[in-house]
Amino acid sequence: MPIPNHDVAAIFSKVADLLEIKGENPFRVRAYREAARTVSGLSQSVADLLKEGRDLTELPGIGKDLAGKIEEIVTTGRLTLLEDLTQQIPGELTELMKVAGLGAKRVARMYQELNIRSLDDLRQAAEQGRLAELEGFGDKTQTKILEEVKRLRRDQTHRTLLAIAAQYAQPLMDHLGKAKGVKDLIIAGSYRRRRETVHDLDILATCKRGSTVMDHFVKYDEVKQVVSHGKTRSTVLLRSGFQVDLRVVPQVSYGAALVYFTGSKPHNIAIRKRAVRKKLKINEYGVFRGNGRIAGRTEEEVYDTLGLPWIPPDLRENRGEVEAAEQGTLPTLVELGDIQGDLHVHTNYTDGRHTIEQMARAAQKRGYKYLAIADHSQRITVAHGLMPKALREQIEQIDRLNDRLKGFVVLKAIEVDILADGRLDLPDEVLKELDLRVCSIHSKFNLSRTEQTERVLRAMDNPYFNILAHPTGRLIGERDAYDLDMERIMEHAAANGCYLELNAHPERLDLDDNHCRMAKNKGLKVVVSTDAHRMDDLAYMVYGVGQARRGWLEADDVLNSRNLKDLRTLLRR
Ligand code: DGT
Ligand code: CA
Ligand code: CA
Ligand code: ZN
Repeated sequence: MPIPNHDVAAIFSKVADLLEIKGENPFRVRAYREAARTVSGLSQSVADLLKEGRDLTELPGIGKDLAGKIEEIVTTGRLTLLEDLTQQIPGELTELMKVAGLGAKRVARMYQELNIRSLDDLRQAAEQGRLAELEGFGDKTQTKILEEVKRLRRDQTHRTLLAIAAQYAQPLMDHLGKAKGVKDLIIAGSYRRRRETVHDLDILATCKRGSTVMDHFVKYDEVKQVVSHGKTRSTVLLRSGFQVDLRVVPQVSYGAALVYFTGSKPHNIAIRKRAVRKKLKINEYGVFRGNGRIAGRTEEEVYDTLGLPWIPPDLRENRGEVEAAEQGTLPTLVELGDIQGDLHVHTNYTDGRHTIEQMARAAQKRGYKYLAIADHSQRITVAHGLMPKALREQIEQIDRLNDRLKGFVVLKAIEVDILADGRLDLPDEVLKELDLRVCSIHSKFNLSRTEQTERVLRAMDNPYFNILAHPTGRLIGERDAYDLDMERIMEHAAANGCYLELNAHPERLDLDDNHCRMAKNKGLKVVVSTDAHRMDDLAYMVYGVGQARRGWLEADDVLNSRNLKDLRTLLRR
């Protein structure tokens, strides 16, 4: 395959960036940038031009030197100059130039003064407050850069967090609901299966004759571009670039279409095979025997003709749900209403926004029976971690508050750091005054698998260890999990009366669905907590429960579905 112009241009852009970061002659930098622009704007590939024996110096801005470089790239696929440059400074530095607000000068200084080489380094420096200390940066710039880095990482995956998709979906569904003649209206696809990220929304509707729903859809305020507009199917892009499909289906096919467009694809394939074995045909219009439709109106009807009970969308990933349905062993999945309390929230004692009492009242309003205040321990200075003295003060305040609260208990807890050697960040005599301890890793993310695993196992050997918070440390689309032997950790936790958290923050959802299932199989209960830093964040519970359901968890598998008395018993080690 001849090298595409786009790739040649990318090499020149990279050279320009690196030269600029090195502080080389601006004319030389500009020459490479222009060459990149020229090459990417050509209608014919430079490889073809060379093959035809054309003289590249006839192209605007391409002199003898650059023509030679193009030839080198086309014939070898590489450029010696670029390789020399990346010997001198890290090639990833050019990634940093994509961050809005960062030019070559700033990138060079960040590299020289803070040794920032990659987006991950940049993110860490910003999170730890080191960036703001650079001359000319400041807190505001630091916050902006951090947001930009997160956005970049997410864009690279072309997927949208479920919680963000929900922000697009809800007003859109309200809008569609107001169209004339709409009957059913539902979001299918990965959104309905509650995947942690979605690529697009797949909306299904049924409606009466003469309905305006399609026109209503393409005229929605937030629509930037109408990709296609038909009678039964349209696709639009919202202002943010997020894609939404709407399909209008006949009432008799609604259930079949809902099964089909909910997916997942592997689940659809599995049930289609099953249909074939029963000499049936299944598609988005219905289930057919010969030419006769025998089901299609509801999902229940469709599964029933396949000899199966209705399968919750959260399970439809072809991970054993069809077999379980057949054998009558589908789990009774945990529901939001099963949750009795939240065991990991922050207050204005550290980096949270609201007071203990505000958080407690908000939790009680959600129907909870208890709430554990788990502010950061001393080591986390950026979050104003609590020193033993401040913690004692907080404990007294909780005692006084509990005297006033009825039918609700605030539990005294802490989010204590697990130090690199596996010790906890507070002495035992302080830890023992608390009702429970949430333990987490906030530093030294890149230890080897063995070291990181040992670190957590040693921490669990401390008798005051209760819950491992956000166990893998991943941030969806932004930061990978640290390297841990999760099997060993779960086995150790189960053997020692410890628990693992499913952090419900939409950017974390950590444990993920597969890990939830692994925990269940090892008889280890999971704690679904929000890590709320504000009252509103308590609402993240719905995302945690969604992930737990995808991991096949039942109420019994979730520690905080227990009443306070049972919770206390289960926390005892
Ligand atoms: P996404 O959008 O990547 O987050 O994931 P989905 O699952 O929403 O995928 P999408 O939007 O491409 O398609 C929606 C559903 O339509 C999918 O879950 C299953 C069904 N579907 C799409 N293409 C096929 C296909 O080629 N075969 C079968 N059996 N089903 C399909
Ligand atoms: Ca989709
Ligand atoms: Ca789709
Ligand atoms: Zn926390």
